[in-house]
Amino acid sequence: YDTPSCADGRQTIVHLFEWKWTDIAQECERFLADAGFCAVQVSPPMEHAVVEENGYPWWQRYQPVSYKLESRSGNRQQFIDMVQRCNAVGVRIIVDAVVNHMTGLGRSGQGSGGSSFNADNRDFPGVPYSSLDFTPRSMCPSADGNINNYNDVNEVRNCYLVGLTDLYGAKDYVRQMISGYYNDLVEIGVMGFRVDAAKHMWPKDLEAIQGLTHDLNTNAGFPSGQRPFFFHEVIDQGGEPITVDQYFSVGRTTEFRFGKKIAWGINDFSQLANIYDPGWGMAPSDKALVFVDNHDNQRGHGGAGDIITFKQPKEYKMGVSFSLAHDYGFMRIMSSYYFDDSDQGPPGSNNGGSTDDVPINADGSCGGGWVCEHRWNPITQMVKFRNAVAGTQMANWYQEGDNVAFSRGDKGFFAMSKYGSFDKTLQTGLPAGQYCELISHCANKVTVNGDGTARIIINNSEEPIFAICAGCDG
Ligand code: AAO
Repeated sequence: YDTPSCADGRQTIVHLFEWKWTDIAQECERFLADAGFCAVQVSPPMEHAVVEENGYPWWQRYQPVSYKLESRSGNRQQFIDMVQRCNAVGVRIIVDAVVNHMTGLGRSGQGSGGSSFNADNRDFPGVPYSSLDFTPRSMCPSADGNINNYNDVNEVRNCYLVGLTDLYGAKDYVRQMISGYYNDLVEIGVMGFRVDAAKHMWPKDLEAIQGLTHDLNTNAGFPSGQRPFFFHEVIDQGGEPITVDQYFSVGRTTEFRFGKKIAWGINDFSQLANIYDPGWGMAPSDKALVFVDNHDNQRGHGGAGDIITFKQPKEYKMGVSFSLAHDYGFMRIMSSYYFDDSDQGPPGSNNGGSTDDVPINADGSCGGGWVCEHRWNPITQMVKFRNAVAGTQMANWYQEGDNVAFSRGDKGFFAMSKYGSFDKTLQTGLPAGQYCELISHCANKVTVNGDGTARIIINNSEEPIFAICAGCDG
């Protein structure tokens, strides 16, 4: 479950948070394929609650009403069209799967696809689920039925996460409904799943659900016998009894400590060494899904604190570039929209709860309130670097004050200088020759000498990043 079936050995996924299916299809064709992205993580595609009283927030999409593919991002036909068009250009789709729970208590009415529901009665006819399909109250040890104490494993996995009606994953029927949802998506041609709130599910239930899930669809271009890619959202920053290793048998886990360490390291470059800290319980590289920030912690939800986001563009470019140059984990890039308030939905949502298109400016940046970090020059260029150096290890580590550099085997060399002025001859590990510097799109040409050394010059205060790789032409 932990090997993504990327086309052509591609190495990076991008979360196009709250984008519509029609825009994602276009982005695959006009940008992501050429830029070398493996896949897009899409917002939850199932029918969700419509929370008008909070101005149609982004988080309404984490309250499932049914598994019909009818969401704010588009309908079933649009979803299928997106998957087919992205697959056709070698870009895969990863679904954000919200299967731990249904909507919050107190909610009722109609979902985004028109299905009726009543959470207090545990009635979701669009699936259908009834009161028999939710975790029995007697199994939850907390006084109010919610999760208050993260030190009690039974409470975290059997009680309600912020009042969200908790599905009983031990039940065969529930497992069948969830795997039925997965199989529908696999048949359509998706490559994998981010399992939302996996920390709140028992690993043995996840194992059973995944066991019922089909191999990837060969008609969508996947090799036969290939299992879907699964990564589990488990917030483990040490200090709680639920740890990432409990999920290694069912796939990869989100590694929240990585983003924290990147933020610390960008603040103080001496902390950029040993980003992977096994002593802190971090997942080994082949089990880790890594990211600098995510849709929660960029706005103060789940596990926030000590992270950098698009709101500090220069630091963010450095943090993401360093992460892409590094050899640890499988990497996800965040692609956001601008917001002032942490509930705020995507551009257009204040206008009746729909979503605006993503307009592309003449210079390739996005307009209309969309940030599109994945189109920021150093980030796009470093995605190419990561593809080019895949499979190599870090070597020739150099760090002195506010400057850092390292090589990736004999395939690539990366350097970064906090204040954008650096001039030093370093060992690059590369074969002798002329190389194109990637961030400058080959405006800077670099000569690697016969002994592998090269004079590394950085002279750019906004994008103080340097990268060369074998076979990279800018
Ligand atoms: C909304 C409303 C609620 C309402 C509810 C039901 O906001 O007021 O009660 O509806 O009607 C998202 C939003 C929620 C929203 C929900 C449903 O974030 O605000 O609730 O949709 O619409 C925990 C979980 C983790 C979860 C995270 C938010 O473990 O799985 O909370 N993330 C996912 C999604 C997220 C989504 C859901 C789950 C639900 O990514 O977008 O919620 O589908 C500790 C624990 C963590 C815990 C956090 C936050 O973290 O360890 O497990 O995450 O607390 O409660 C330090 C520590 C760190 C600690 C952190 C606390 O950093 O090191 O361990 O502090 O911030």
